[in-house]
Amino acid sequence: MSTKKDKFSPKDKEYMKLAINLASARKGLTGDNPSVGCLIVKNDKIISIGQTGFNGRPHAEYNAINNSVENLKGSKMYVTLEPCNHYGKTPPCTNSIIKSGISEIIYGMDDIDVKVKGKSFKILSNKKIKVKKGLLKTEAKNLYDSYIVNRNKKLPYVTAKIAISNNRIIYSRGTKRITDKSSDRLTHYLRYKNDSIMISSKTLNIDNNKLNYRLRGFEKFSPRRIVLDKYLKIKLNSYIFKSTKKNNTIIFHNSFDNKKIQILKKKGITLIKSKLDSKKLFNLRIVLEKLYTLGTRNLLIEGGDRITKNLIKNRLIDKFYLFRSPKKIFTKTKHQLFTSFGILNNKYKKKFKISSKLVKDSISIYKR
Ligand code: AOF
Ligand code: ZN
Repeated sequence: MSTKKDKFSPKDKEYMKLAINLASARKGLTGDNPSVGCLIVKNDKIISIGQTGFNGRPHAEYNAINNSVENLKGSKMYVTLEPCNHYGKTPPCTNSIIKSGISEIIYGMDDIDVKVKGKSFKILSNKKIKVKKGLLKTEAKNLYDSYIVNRNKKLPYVTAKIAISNNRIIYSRGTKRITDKSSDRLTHYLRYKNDSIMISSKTLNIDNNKLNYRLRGFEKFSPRRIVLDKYLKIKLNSYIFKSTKKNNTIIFHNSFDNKKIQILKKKGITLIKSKLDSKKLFNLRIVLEKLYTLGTRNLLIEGGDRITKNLIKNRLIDKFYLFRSPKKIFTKTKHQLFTSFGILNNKYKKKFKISSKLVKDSISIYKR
């Protein structure tokens, strides 16, 4: 007799884990569409796989069905998200599944898109396809953390990172780097996984960051650059101007300096004037809402202390990477402390630590 507990076999779990890995690998690279992973199994062999295409299309199920050289009759599909059943930019995956002859399907969680949500179970069951859902649901929910924020809040999923010394210094004049070079690799990975990156002009003027993704062959995954620059103080010889392309650089400002506005426009920068509050700070929720309408779905903040604090206080950061060097920096020169350590520990429930023997730095991840 089947009980709720044994609805899924250990093999089912293994296959679904693989589907989740396929989806995770492309997470952040599928535009406004969630990244889905899909596996087709027949006679206990994986006969095809599929991922959501870059920028969101084609869908994973379509790719898996299309990629298969074997007849799919009697096969079983594992997919991380409920297959779509609507006509969007692409036709319903449920149609391709029905046509393919697949006889059983297991998916991780219902789609949250109201056009799709929960309907596929019936559509597929009505066609005599055996359907089960909810396998590795927690993992699936974790995979779709950003998709859930995007759709439910109409905001980008915000990841922030900051690097501090053992005595919590973010910046000290004359000190080039605080954390290890290996920590930079993780920063690059974060740039790859986020479609946009935000920084203050203050940080940019100090560090002159390149803000790109530098692994060869992957340059096209460099994020769009967003600069918060109230009074347009950005230096005109900043490195980012060398790689300005259509729609890849946005400056939020509140300046009346028409001369500088014209110069920046000529460089191809998108300028957005945004109000300041009584404390002369941007309303960052408004900034994020605007970015969402401009297509940003995953935003990385490589900000300084002030922006970070403002965002944490306003509960706008979903995930936070704190890189911590074992080095203490003793300095009499100009420096900046990280002042959000306390609120960070108070406001975030979950905390994970990544540690590696290769790197001396420790990395803590805070998540809502
Ligand atoms: C799937 N498989 O791989 C993805 C799905 O405009 P469309 O046709 O691309 O449809 C977009 C919707 O499809 C999107 O809002 C989400 O609900 C779902 N995404 N569905 O079956 C996939 N990425
Ligand atoms: Zn689909």
